[in-house]
Amino acid sequence: MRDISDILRDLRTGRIDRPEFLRLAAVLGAASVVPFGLRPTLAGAAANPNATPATIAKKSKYLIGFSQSELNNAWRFAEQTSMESEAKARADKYDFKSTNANSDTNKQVSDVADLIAAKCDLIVITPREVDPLAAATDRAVAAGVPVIEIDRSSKGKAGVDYITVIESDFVGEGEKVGHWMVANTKGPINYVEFRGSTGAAPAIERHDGFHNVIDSEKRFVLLDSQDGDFTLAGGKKLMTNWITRFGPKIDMIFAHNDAMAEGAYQAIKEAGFTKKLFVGSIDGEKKAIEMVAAGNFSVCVQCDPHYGKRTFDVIDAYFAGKQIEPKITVADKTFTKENAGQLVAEGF
Ligand code: GYE
Repeated sequence: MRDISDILRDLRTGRIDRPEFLRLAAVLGAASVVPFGLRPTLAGAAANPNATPATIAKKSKYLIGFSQSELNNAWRFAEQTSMESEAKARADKYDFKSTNANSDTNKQVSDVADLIAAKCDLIVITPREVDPLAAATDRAVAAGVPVIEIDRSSKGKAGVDYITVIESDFVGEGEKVGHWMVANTKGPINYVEFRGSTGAAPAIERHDGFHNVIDSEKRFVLLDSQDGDFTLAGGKKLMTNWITRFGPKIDMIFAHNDAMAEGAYQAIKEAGFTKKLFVGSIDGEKKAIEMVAAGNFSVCVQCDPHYGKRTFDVIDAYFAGKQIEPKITVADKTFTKENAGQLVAEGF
């Protein structure tokens, strides 16, 4: 395998040019050992591919890379379908190449390196975890490839480390569930928290939002909080254990997404557990909205997975050289018994 000294020699002997050298260095994961004088200057709009207005060369067709973190629940399938169908609708202007990291953070970092090596003109990432994926965006910058983060964010500064991040207000989502529980329950409430994947922005921020509201209300007591990885199977497993451990002591469930709440509900049914619980979750799956309408779930806060149009609109703007906001927030609704019946069609 070639290493940094080989490609440095190729650059010095004129066998490859500077952009190709930077691309190869990024693929090798060697961006940090690139001699300083050869790195793109992050401060200069001309050199940093994430700075807008874009200085990128105009092409009749651009190759867009999409690094998906995993396809393990209905939300992520809805997002993937939305991206693929929008790419198809704009096929006159864009080719689309997508990877799936299968819930493996290290694989996602190397998937991004593969997309750089495939000479993508721009890469869209759904960073599985906040910290480790920062290395992937760094590699893309070093190779001169602009990045848009969608649905979740990695550590870094928008406009420098990536063009922009398009995501929901996760703190606000957690707060909305918390406010509903404070307003609609009485007396002591013991609850369990199904957390999303450890290290993921929505898991960190939904937790923070919910606890911002609930922790000052002393009548709420947390029995346990564990990682259910945003999956139905994860939620089911946790609830099965908690029914054994706590039984009817549990009054309320807070799940960071619908899939885990659905898994918890299956566990409740299978265990023959008949106590009625308060259930709050986030995403807005059709199934979850129906559960709210039927009175089985109490509140569901929407987190819209339809990223296709909004992402490709930003990509269009970027290649047109327009200034792009460093953070684009998706607006979401709240489904409760009062409106869920009429809003089932808003689910996915
Ligand atoms: O809530 C969940 C998915 O990152 C906003 O991740 C997304 C979350 C979404 O797996 O269902």
